[in-house]
Amino acid sequence: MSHAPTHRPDTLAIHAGQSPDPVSGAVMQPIVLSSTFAQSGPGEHKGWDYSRSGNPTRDALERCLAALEGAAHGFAFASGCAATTVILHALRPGDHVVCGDDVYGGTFRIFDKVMRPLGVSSTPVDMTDPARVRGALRPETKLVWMETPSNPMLKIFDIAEVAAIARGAGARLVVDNTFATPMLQSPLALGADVVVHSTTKYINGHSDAVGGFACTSDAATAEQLRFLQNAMGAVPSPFDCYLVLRGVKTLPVRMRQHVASAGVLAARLEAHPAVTRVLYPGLPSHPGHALATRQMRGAGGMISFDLAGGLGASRAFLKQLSIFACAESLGGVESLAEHPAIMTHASVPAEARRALGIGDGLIRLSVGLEDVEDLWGDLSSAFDAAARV
Ligand code: P1T
Repeated sequence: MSHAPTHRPDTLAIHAGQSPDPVSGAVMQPIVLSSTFAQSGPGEHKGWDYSRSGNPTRDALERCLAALEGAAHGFAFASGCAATTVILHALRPGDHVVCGDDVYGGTFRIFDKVMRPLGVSSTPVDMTDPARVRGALRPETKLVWMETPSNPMLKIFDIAEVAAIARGAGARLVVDNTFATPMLQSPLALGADVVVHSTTKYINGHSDAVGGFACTSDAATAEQLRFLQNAMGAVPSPFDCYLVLRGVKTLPVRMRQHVASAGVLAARLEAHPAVTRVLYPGLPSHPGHALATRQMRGAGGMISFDLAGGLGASRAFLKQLSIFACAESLGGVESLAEHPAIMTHASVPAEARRALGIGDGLIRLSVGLEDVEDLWGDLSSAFDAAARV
């Protein structure tokens, strides 16, 4: 059971990488907190010697998430940003990355403020036209990096086409699959080399742990990641691994409801007079709708929209919400709303934000699992408050 990749996602989410504890019969994965493991002689051990290098609870999480992504090798990290930083540290000074133009602000900051000073440059590209990726490639391009759907503009990029372009240039494609989750999108099957996640979001799903994950089926890439995971040391605690392992068991069920509720709210937002634009890949009006329909198994639980009335209206809207919390992050059972320009994407320069359309009226929703009519009632009262500004 524990390693059966032929099982379907709902089964894998609950069982992959885990089997009853041989000592006690415990059905749920024990939390092994020990930092070190006794060796019967120098170098003679049961597979674990030190918990930074490997830990039984973390191993179970890594196997489970790798199975969901259809990957041969998985690596858990202390945060999504830690996973990103470690992947990028496989690069060397002089190397170049072609990066999606719309990524999480913290990811942009790693490219701009951590990797660039180390001599790794990157070019942001709107990959909605894959030809732009080809145009940005240089002989020293080693990596292509994309989020799809992107954060926060929910752009959809063609994974298979960009993977083919990257491969043709000898570069690897990394896809941040945080917004879609393995339930809705399988980047490795579409040709990506590495998938990265902030498990803080949908995978854990309960907003009570920060974590990251990277996986690949390429043995050489896996060896590099294994080395860097241990050498750089940005690993999650066994307790956090347990929380994520527990959370991911309901990922398939949660995603079905996130998609259903977001679809209802997106359609109503589009019909609301105070909304000038709705960005949701499930709407036929979304420029990436056809591609999302082909590439994804559901449009996800994230919606961004433009509210008329500028910053004052946006502030009033976000202050009025009572079920949606005004908070960064996403993907939990609870609904969240945020203002990307002030909150999650403040580290993206103002000019770049403007070019992307991240303006004062842009609001991003993470649609949770509460009753959808209650959620619409909450949004409706916030629209009323915004209209009074
Ligand atoms: O927060 P952390 O676990 O380090 O993950 C970073 C990260 C990576 N990739 C994507 C697509 C993300 O959305 C994030 C984190 N994003 C938020 C906190 C946010 O509110 O958008």
